[in-house]
Amino acid sequence: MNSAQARAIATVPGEGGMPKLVVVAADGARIECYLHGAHVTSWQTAAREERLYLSPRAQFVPGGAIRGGIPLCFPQFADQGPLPLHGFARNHAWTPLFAGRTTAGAAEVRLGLADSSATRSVWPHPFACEFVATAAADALTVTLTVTNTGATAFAFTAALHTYLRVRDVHATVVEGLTHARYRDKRRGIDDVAETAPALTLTEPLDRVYHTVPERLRVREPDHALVVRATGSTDTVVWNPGPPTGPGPHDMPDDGYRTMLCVEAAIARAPRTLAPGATHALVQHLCAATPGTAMREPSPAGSARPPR
Ligand code: TA6
Repeated sequence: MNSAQARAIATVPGEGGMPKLVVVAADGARIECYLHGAHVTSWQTAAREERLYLSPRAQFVPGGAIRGGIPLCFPQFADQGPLPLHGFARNHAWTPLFAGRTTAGAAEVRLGLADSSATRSVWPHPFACEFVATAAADALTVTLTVTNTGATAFAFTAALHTYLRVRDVHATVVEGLTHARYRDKRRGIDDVAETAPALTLTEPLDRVYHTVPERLRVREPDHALVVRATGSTDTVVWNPGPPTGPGPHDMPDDGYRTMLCVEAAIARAPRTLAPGATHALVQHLCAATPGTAMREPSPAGSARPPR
C-alpha cells in the first residue's frame, strides 16, 4: 500500500491526539482502534453494550502501552525473552490498511506492521504482521497474522491480551478450564491440573493454561461471553487484584474489580516460522445469555473466514 492509499483511510483524533479508527457496523456494533499498537480500545455490540475494559487512567503516549482494550503482544509474551514486557508491537504505530464495512455489513479494521530499523535494532528478523478486528451483532473476531518475510526461521511468542469488562470480577467465573494444566505465575508452580468446576476470581490470579479447550465461557450473574481461540496454544487468565503497594500509575486502585484478562496466547513454547510461513492467532468473543449452553460464536459477520 502506498502512502496516498494510507491517507485515504480516515482517522479521528483520539486520546492524547493519537489517531484512531472508528467503524460502526450496519447493525450498530462498533469498534475503536488506535493506530498505536493496532490497539482496540472499545468494542460495543449491536445492543450498544461495551464489552472491553479500558482503564480511565490509560496513557496514550508514543512508545507507551495502553492499559485495557486488546494489547497485541509480539514477538514476545510477558517477560519470556530479552525484549521489554510483551514485546514491541503494542508500542509501535501500525499502518491502517482498511476501515469500513465488510460486504456483510460488519465493522472491520485492518492494520499492518513490518520490520523497520527500530524493530531490527532489538529483534533482528524481517516480518510482516496484519491485525484484523471485525464486529457485528453480538460478536467480535480479532486476528493477528504473522509472516516471516526473511530468509531464515525465527521463533516468537505472542498474545491477544484481551481485557474484558465485567461488572464485578468477584462475581465472575470462567467455565471450561476443568482438567486444563497451568502455570501459576503468582504462586510459582507449574503444570498443575485445574480441579475447580468453574474458576472463581475472588483472589488475584495470573495463570497460563496450556492444555485448553477451544471454547471457554466467562459468566457473570446477568452476562456471559463465549471466548473461542484458534492458532493459540495457551490461555492466560489474569486479574491483578488490589494493589498491595503503590498501584500502577495507569489504573485506579479499584480498576481490577471491573476487568478480567482472558488471552489467546502462544506462551509456553515459542512458535517457529520458516521463511515465507504464516501463522494466525485468532480470538472470537461472543456475548451470550448466562443460562444458555455454550454455543459457537459467529465469526462476527466477516466477509473472509479467519485464516
Ligand atoms: O498476561 C498477563 C501478564 O503477563 C501478567 O503477568 C501481568 O504482568 C500482565 O501481563 C500485565 O502486563 P503489562 O505490561 O500490560 O503491565
